[in-house]
Amino acid sequence: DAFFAPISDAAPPSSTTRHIKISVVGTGNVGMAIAQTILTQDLADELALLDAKADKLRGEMLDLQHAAAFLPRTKILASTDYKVTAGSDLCIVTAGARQINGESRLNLLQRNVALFRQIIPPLVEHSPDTLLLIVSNPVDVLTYVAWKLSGFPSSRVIGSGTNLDSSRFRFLIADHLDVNAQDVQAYIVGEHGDSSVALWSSISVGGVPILSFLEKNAIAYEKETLENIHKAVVDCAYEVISLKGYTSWAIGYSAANLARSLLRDQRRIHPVSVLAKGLHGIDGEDVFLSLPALLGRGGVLGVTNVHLTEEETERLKESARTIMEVQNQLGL
Ligand code: 6V0
Repeated sequence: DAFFAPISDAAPPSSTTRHIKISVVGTGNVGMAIAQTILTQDLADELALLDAKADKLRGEMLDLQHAAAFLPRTKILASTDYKVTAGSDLCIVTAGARQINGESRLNLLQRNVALFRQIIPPLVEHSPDTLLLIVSNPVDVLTYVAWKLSGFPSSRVIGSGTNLDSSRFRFLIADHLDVNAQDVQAYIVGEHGDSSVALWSSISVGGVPILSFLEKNAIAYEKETLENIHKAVVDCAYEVISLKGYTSWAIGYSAANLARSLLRDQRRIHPVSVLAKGLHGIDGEDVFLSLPALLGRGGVLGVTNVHLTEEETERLKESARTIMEVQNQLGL
């Protein structure tokens, strides 16, 4: 006997039901934090995990599957074979080589580029219409590498970029003012890393622009104080890594936040790594860096024409040069 008695006039499943599939490549600390946030936030109908280490991968899959009774329904698959990713709407790449003691950043990058040559072509082959979200570091250069290797339009290749740095920035400002970080608008742009640029003029809390508020009320603020907040944002990541060995929860939420805007067509503005050539005086070569971008189901729908002061523009260009210098050494 069937477990359920059939209903004679049941309509066939609608072909218009949207089935969302997300693949996560690399199931280390970061990949698993992203996977678990995607599950708890009900962002996908199907979640495919892929890693090179078969046993660890299967263990992670089972561990997540065992939470099924506590989670929204999501089919969880895992394999070392790229077939498991077929038909993805979004592929999130977090695979990365670990820095060996004494290894230069450039050497690490070269090893990661070699990894991307193994990862991006089969991903694209199995999901020709997917969006690509790159998280592996250095994220700006690797987003450029993924764009080159995929042959995709740049609108479908996005780097998680400074979405995380901006959240750290918003947290520090919110903590200082004792308000909710979601009410703090503030952007960090440029490289995800040391040369990132804080857009002071963009900061507003509950719609009140902070810099002009301080000026109007003749509240003295020192450039140094502002620089120190930005420095704290840059140093945060190093601090977490020195304390717990890696960062995971915040990047997990950051990537899931981007996945929601993309797949649910939220048209929200996020600072993410996009092809920035021709914007804000960044000329010359193709370079990916973070700018506030409008995200929806088609990927990057546009880049906000944010006002930058002369100093901010110069710093952004300097950040672009920093990324390009590394990129040029790759010989891609
Ligand atoms: P991890 O815990 O070492 O995980 C990396 C995973 O990649 C491992 O499970 C490996 O087995 C896997 N892997 C290696 N080679 C392959 C391959 N060829 N195919 C499939 N899988 C492979 O590192 P962790 O998860 O801590 O970090 C991953 C990456 O994210 C690193 O490059 C970090 O620097 C980067 N981060 C980026 C952030 C951002 O804001 N963009 C934030 C945090 C970390």
